Amino acid sequence: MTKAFEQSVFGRSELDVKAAIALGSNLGDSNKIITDAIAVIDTAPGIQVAGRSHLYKTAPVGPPQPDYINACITVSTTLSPRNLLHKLLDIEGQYGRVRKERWGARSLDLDLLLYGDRIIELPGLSLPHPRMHERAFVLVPLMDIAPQWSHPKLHRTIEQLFTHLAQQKLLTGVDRLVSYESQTV
Ligand code: PH2
Ligand code: MG
Ligand code: MG
Repeated sequence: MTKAFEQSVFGRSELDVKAAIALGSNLGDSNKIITDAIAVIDTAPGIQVAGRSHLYKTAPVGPPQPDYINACITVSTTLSPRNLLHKLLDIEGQYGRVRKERWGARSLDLDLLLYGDRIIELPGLSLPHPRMHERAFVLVPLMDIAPQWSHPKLHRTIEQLFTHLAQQKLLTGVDRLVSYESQTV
């Protein structure tokens, strides 16, 4: 069933939740991997991409490794947080991600940042993402598409968290790639 057909038959579910996802890559053709991964996420049943940020070239945080390409998307989903996470891990696997060292280089990293206003602490699933508010490579792209989304634990909008990082002079090493337009659909 095509997505358009699915939607024309069933309409938009009342249970749709908005979620935010961070994408990162620093192995292979990262630009293409990120762009393709967004399309793959959009074709997954129960997930529709609602907004996508610009792509950014970012300095690596953690052990020495190549620069990253980072982006963020917002999606509308009927999947539970757990099922959405599993789908994202599945897609990472399709791009040949092999988990070696923590924070090491990777072809595709998909991190679930926010799922509505849910707060979840389970093994392998912490929402909101525990480090999102201190990472320029997350907050800068997220500012493109979700500045007014309120962090359910910190009770600050993405814009406020971004400003806080800017005041601490921690918004460094994140450069927008000009060839790619962000858009909200
Ligand atoms: N992801 C990490 C560790 N370090 N640095 C940048 N610039 N971008 C990332 O996506 C990133 C990172 C762990 O997931
Ligand atoms: Mg990550
Ligand atoms: Mg990850």
